[in-house]
Amino acid sequence: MRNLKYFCFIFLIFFYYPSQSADKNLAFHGAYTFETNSVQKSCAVYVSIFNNTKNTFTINSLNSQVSEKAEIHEVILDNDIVRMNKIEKFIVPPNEQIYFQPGGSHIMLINLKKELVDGTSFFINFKLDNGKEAKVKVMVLNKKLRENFIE
Ligand SMILES: [Cu+2]
Repeated sequence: MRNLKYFCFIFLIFFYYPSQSADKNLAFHGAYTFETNSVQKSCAVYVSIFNNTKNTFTINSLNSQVSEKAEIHEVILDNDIVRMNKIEKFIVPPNEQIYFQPGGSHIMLINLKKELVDGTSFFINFKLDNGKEAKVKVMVLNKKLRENFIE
């Protein structure tokens, strides 16, 4: 059943996209995070952002229902140490596709208000510089899906 859920998730990402790309808009696809435990205070959320317009969008701020703070982070290598940097204003250039993935840029939810449970969902609001807001649904996935090893 869990494999089926994962398959559906992949299916949505790859097969839902073409029909959406025709739209002239800024689209957020396949947002997900992994379930947390009771002592975990933060987590990373991944999403794909497609700018199907000729305009530049800037994400000024974001917030979530499940955490006190939400930030966009990039991962940088600083003297062989991996660090996370907060991006204050995240720019989405025209006709650009941006993929937040494990190991790279992500949304950080800080001071989680509750445990995130496999199979549930919540919303993140992205506030844009044009005054608009994107309400994006985030799926919580089983932590076993974090790494799929090939033996
Ligand atoms: Cu981070």
